[in-house]
Amino acid sequence: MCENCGCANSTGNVHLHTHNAPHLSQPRQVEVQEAILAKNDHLADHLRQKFHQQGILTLNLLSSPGSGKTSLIERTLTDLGLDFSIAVVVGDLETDNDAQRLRGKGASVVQITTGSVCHLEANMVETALAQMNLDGVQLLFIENVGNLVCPAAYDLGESARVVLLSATEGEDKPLKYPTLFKTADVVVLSKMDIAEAVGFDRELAMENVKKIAPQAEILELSARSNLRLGNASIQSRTGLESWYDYLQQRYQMISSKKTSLEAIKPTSEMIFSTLK
Ligand SMILES: Nc1nc2c(ncn2[C@@H]2O[C@H](COP(=O)(O)OP(=O)(O)OP(=O)(O)O)[C@@H](O)[C@H]2O)c(=O)[nH]1
Ligand SMILES: [Zn+2]
Ligand SMILES: [Zn+2]
Ligand SMILES: [Zn+2]
Repeated sequence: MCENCGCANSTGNVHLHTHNAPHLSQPRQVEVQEAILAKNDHLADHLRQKFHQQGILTLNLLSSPGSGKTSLIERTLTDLGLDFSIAVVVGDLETDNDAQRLRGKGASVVQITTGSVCHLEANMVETALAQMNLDGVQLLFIENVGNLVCPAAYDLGESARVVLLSATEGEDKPLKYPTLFKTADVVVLSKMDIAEAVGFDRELAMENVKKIAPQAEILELSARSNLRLGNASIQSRTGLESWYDYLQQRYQMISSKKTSLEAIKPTSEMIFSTLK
């Protein structure tokens, strides 16, 4: 039982934190957690191989609750739905509201309701995919449960991790939740249409992202408008177009049979391999 985050069965997150379980000694608990993560990583590798063979670009979207994951996927379905065959797996603790929002936009959508588990695990994704026909699918979005802690530890077989930081959350989130940001391939600064109104300091946010996640590409956008921000710095790309360009470039890499599985492994995979 994860006391901090309330995930009932998951004793994972050894990379992030260890909790005192009353019935297990600390070393024993770490052992159990490591075994769970190793099992997860093994399955995730199989999923990544399968996605690679089928030429599917799989993105794991992570953020706090309400940062705009579903909205960004919705907007992407509207704008790219005719160019790409897209599927979505969406995770939430309760309700299938997100799946309902995404249905009817031409994508196959499967909702995972985790109950009390505050992150997705590879086996949940595998189960969800069994309900979906992946033939011809080019882009697969996995919307993780809104949480900046636990989901970081679980590889879902993605080829890239996209971490959203919305203008309403404050610029210091990368400093407070470094583990998740360290595993990001892309950091999306979202809800930039209201950045000024809420006093969000773009420059400071970018500085904090760069400090914690120098490997990540930074995109600034709004799911509500096509705004492009005057580039005060050359650290980021802005607007929905930059997101679509990223998806297109990355998809081309994946679908080109010349790209090896090694070459498309996400940052998180490399970080975790160094911890093993
Ligand atoms: N102004 C503005 N609001 C946005 C934007 N994107 C999302 N929102 C709003 O923010 C709220 C939360 O957005 P969601 O897309 O549901 O966020 P989420 O990350 O999927 O939330 P969870 O699934 O609960 O973690 C909704 O009211 C959206 O309309 C944006 O770009 N600009
Ligand atoms: Zn926890
Ligand atoms: Zn959502
Ligand atoms: Zn958890």
